[in-house]
Amino acid sequence: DADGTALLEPRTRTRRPPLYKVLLLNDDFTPMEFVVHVLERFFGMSHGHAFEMMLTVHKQGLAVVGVFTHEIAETKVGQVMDFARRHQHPLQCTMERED
Ligand code: TYC
Repeated sequence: DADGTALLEPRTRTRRPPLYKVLLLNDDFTPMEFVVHVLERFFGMSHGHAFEMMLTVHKQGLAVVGVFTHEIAETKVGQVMDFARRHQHPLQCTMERED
């Protein structure tokens, strides 16, 4: 046991935590520039990537804007929902467990 192996057996497998998709939903009222700002501010996207992602949500109805652990995904959703509400926009953000 000089190398400590006997104390560690049997080995356990390291498991990755479950991941959650953060989804942004389209609506008819939130200004496009506001959504671009949200994506830059809370998801660290460049202006170009944020604009492209905003257009995807606008055209497709929703899009995955990031994938995170449960705690981080919850924080992102809370930040977006708070920010939208404070600015009186109906923007919706949700999370969904990845398979
Ligand atoms: N559809 C909105 C508009 O035309 C823009 C928009 C894009 C709103 C993405 C929400 O998640 C959204 N002003």
